[in-house]
Amino acid sequence: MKIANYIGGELVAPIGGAYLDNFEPATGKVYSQVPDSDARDVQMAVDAAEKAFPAWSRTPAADRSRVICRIADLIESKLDELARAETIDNGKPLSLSRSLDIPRAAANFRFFGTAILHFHSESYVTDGLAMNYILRGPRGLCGIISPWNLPLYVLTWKIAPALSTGNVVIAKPSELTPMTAYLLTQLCREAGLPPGVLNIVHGRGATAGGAITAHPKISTISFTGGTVTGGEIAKVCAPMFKKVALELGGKNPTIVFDDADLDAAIKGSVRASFANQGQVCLCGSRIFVQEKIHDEFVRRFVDAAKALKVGDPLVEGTDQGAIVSKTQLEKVKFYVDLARKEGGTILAGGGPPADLPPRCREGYFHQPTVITGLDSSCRVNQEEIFGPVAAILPFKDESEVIAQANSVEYGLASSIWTGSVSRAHRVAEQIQSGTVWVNSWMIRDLRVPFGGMKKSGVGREGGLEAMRFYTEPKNVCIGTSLP
Ligand code: TXE
Repeated sequence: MKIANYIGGELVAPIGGAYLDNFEPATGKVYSQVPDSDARDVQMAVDAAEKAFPAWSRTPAADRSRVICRIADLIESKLDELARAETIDNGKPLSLSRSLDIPRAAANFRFFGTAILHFHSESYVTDGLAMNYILRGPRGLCGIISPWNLPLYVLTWKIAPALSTGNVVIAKPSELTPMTAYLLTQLCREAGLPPGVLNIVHGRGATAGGAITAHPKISTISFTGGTVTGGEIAKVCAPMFKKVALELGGKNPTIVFDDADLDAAIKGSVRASFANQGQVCLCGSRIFVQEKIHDEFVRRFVDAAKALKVGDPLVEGTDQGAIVSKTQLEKVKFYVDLARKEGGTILAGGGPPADLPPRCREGYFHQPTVITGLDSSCRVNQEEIFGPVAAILPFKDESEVIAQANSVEYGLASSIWTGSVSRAHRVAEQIQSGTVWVNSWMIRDLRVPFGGMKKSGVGREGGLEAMRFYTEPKNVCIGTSLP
């Protein structure tokens, strides 16, 4: 099966005629072809977007809203088909695609499709001299580059606010997981999205992605992906003064105090470590447990990790599917070996599962892996692994654990498990991360600002932050002192 680019409302082949193999991670086999687009395809998308911009940006908000909400309805009506496609493409359990990825894609369109109806701007009176009001118009052509871990989820999280605020989009999904973006194009047509408003160009990062970030007419770039790639994109965009949002990696701490509800903390931290095979930028991969409960926590956490069923992601009851690619699997294995070399003890997992069904024997699987005996400063506890690997570390008191939690280059998310409200507030205030969950993990209200500190990125999206990111504020100042 050949995937096509979506440009000017049409499904088109890449101009150069080149394709990349698309692998099913659960089998390790090629099952489709992805356009290996280049700067010519991006130029074609830019031309289509430019043509579409004047009419779309002037379309009344209520009409834009109607089309965008229709896309949400259509995604919901195709839940099973899209969930299956996401699972085949990415390797995640079907239950997760069905309960999280696809419903969230619909929610993204509905949330931002209705947000535009309520979006308003400020006005200020200047001491009898003037009256100011702020216009917020669309910025024009937006480039959106998204990753493979939550393919349709993250892509639509960016596309929906961009379109609802009147922008036109040139998007590039990850070349590892292009399928649901491709299926989305059919729904956009059915919903009546005018040609050229959304364009999807598939291909590799350096070529198709690079052509988007470097294109002088694309003034806004929203990117989610690795920190190194984010740095490369920032370098290209900075001298062109593009507006950029970068949501990058994480090395997130989970902190369990001895006054926590242990059942809830174990359940929550197992989910935080291994959901989506640990391939969520918000996953908690460093688990700090207070001394008094450390041994019991480790024992129960290890039992819970061992009980997770690793297997065919298409089969009901599978908790852990495949890692997205061979390269990513190699990265996970590298860090597990490194943990051994650094003196860590592997208490669960540590390699591929033994009992995979025949269909999955060549797939990219790794057991949920639990490591102890490593301190906070070693590479395994400093660098992003992005796989089903969690390290557990003991701590004595609040100040020690805050210092350790903050001792990494990243600052995306954290979770604190405690029975004390005042401790929760105190620690949350001192943790360096864009999101702090207390007695919870990955509750994602679409209204809250989302993004990271330090090497986890620049800027915030979500709710009003996204509406503001995709618009340009203009101050209109009217003198009122003339007679
Ligand atoms: O991501 P890339 P990769 C982390 C995770 C992972 C590592 C590498 O640690 O192991 O990054 O993964 C496009 N110009 N995260 O290499 O390269 C690319 O085509 C423009 C965290 O797969 O960042 C894809 O669409 N675009 C993360 C997207 O960037 C470029 C999610 C992400 O790919 C480009 C994924 C370039 N020069 C990985 N190079 C998170 N924050 O959730 C690549 N791309």
